[in-house]
Amino acid sequence: MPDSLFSIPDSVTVVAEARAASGSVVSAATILWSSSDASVASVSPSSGPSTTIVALRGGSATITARVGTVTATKAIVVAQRAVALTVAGTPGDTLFSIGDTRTLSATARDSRGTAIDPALTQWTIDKASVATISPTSGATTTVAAVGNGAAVVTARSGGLTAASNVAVRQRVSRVAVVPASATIAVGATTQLVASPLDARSNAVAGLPAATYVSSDSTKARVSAAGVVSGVAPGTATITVSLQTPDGVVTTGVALTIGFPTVADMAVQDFQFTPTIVDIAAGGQVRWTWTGFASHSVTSTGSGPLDSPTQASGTYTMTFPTPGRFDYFCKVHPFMTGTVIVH
Ligand SMILES: [Cu+2]
Repeated sequence: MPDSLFSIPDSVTVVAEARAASGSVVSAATILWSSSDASVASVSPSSGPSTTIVALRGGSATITARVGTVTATKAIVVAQRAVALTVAGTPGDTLFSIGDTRTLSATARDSRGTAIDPALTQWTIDKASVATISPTSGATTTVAAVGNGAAVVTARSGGLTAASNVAVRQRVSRVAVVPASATIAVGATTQLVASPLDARSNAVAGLPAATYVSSDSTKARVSAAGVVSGVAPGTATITVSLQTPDGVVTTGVALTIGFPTVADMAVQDFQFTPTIVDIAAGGQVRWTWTGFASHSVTSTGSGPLDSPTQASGTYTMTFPTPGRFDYFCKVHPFMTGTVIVH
């Protein structure tokens, strides 16, 4: 059995006796001492009836006492035992975004206050779904957040363990809205989709639905589900708000509401529906015959509208420049309509 030394610089004094073949002690013999690895355990003095073995670093060494060609050996193991193991970490124990990291460092000391080789520190974590650790041995490890929850990171060194808590709780840093801004026509709709994100742009689940408010509902309205409708030309901002455990997070969506670029008209028996239509300059109007009688779309005066007189089919006209364009039906002059190009 080797002698074990558990702290650095623990020491042990050993005595050698030289005996003759008869068994009697040879007191005059000179005993020489040596260590097979003086960096692990040294001997001092190197000659004499006794010597003191001093532990210098972890490892094993063989101590040899020699008189002439006669030797005796003693095995020594230096294995530090920790009496103190501390773990410190930065930043705090809560990580607010997936991918955030926390660095933990461990310090282990033996009973003489000598630090234990940090390479001997082993790290483990109890919940890989919350965080990962890398590396798993050494003086420090980096904890990286993977999912919301709580986990315990344990350091082991010299027979002791020390734990450090890690909590991952995503904090909403912003609400991303798609589209981030929009141009829509009067009468058109578009769906806003809000996504709460942490500071590293990872989605945050489990929050209540966002709320939507229009800055000017005479220009654009928005439903509780985030559907925007253009009401009148102009601009409006939709404020998207999300209640989070850390407060309300809002995002503004800038809207430009313009006149439509396409309008569909019905040529009925016996009216144009709608009677007045607004479109953007460059826009196109399409009339579709829906009744049984024959009708025409014909400009009043010198305007561009001049459809065939027909009972079915369609007629389209593009209006490149702003203005007011009145028209009527040649068969039924009381049928009138107006296109206003903005
Ligand atoms: Cu008509």
